[in-house]
Amino acid sequence: GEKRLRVLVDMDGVLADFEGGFLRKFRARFPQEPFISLEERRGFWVSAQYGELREDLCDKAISIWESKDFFLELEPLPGAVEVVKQMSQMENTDVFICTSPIKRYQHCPQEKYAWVEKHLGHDFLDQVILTRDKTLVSGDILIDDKPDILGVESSPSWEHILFSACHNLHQNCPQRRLTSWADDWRSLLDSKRTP
Ligand code: BVP
Repeated sequence: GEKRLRVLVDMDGVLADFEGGFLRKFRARFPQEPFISLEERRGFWVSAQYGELREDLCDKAISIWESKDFFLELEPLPGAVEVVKQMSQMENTDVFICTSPIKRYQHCPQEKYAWVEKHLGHDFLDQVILTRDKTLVSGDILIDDKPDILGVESSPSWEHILFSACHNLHQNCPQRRLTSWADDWRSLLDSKRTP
């Protein structure tokens, strides 16, 4: 194909282990409180499920990712860094990281840039898109673990590929899936290239 393929890759739950980082820090900060194991996670919003467990746990959960160093210290998911590097070195392929920062902006946006610099290098900062509305970003595919990606644009240009995560495993979603970075992402990209 001669046309370039534009791939948008989500960060939390796709490149960075938000769920694992959250659970580890929640248990360390609130050792006496009940928690939800990753196997028991249901639904995209961690805060909502903790709120259902006990009302006050919603705010306690939120306080974890609003803390300094939460986003910076997230571990990369297995294979994520290697795949993004390989993908961005492919011919006719542009890779962008497309991520929604939380509205409590004291730490999160800065730490997202710092995470990309730390794991992918300074030059990769050119590829970062911070937006609260991914429907406005044009691309051929968006690899994201959130089942419902909505915004002001009702027909986004990208095909949403659902990246499997603990919270969406049991959900029956219409999207094609990438089950992990060990899955065949090359064939997925090739399926979107013009012959
Ligand atoms: O920055 C992350 C964390 C936050 O939403 C953003 C999701 O971004 P994308 O993965 O869609 O790019 N976040 C917030 C809450 C609760 C807020 Br109240 C949550 O439960 N889970 C979560 O990921």
